[in-house]
Amino acid sequence: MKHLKWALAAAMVSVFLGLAPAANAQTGECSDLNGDGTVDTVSVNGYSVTIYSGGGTSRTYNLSSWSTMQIVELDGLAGCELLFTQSSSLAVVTHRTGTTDTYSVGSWSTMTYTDLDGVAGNEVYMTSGSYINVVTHRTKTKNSYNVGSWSTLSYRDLDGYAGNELYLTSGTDLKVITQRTQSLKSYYIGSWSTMQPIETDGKTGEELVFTTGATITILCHRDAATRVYNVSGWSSMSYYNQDGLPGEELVFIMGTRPFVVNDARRTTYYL
Ligand SMILES: [Ca+2]
Ligand SMILES: [Ca+2]
Ligand SMILES: [Ca+2]
Ligand SMILES: [Ca+2]
Repeated sequence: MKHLKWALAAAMVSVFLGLAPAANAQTGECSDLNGDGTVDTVSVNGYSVTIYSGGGTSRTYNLSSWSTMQIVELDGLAGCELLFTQSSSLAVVTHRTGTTDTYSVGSWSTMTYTDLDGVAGNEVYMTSGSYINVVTHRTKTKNSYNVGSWSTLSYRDLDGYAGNELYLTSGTDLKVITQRTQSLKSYYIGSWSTMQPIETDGKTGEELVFTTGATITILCHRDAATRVYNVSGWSSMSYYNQDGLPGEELVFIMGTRPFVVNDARRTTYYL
């Protein structure tokens, strides 16, 4: 691990000296690249990357120009992969098999990875205008979702099945990408002022809670439903487990009295 970190540190120093590629170690855990359980060393030379393993063996991968390199578990099999961003593509070196795969993603603006399908290995998602492209290196596939104009994008487990869902705001709509089922679902929320993920219904998967003036809208993607509660006149909102049963309650100050939205029991009451 130490050798790997040193090699990456050296690569980062070269960035400060004016070379283009930048290498970043994502976690200290990803130090084995060929899956044999021992530490490998990565050395960057221009756009070429050489991986040194034990016993004097090495292998060099010659990539076309790239801008960032990260070490990430992408296929769920032993040994981490090298993930490279390029101007309109993503390249993955699977050192275990000695292969390089390239995924065309068009011109893109952000790149993130997390487990999106509940199967071992991270999926990579990239934003590209009104498209979100998801690369599943395990199956060597890419899915493109046309989400239209959007403003915020994040991920959480929203349905209780393993893997995170992507969710994004789009005007008065909230859209959810469930990569596990390769589906895009849109929910009408209306105009809202704040949004936060809270587990309110006592079932696995987080709900999205929107303040919408005199009402609260709770989006439960697991149920593919929105629930609206009247909280006219509220002045502050907090949430905690008020009734001791699964799920957080939303607690508002209504005048001088605490008012509870108990989404798990689908009811509201004053304390
Ligand atoms: Ca792997
Ligand atoms: Ca996965
Ligand atoms: Ca999920
Ligand atoms: Ca829930």
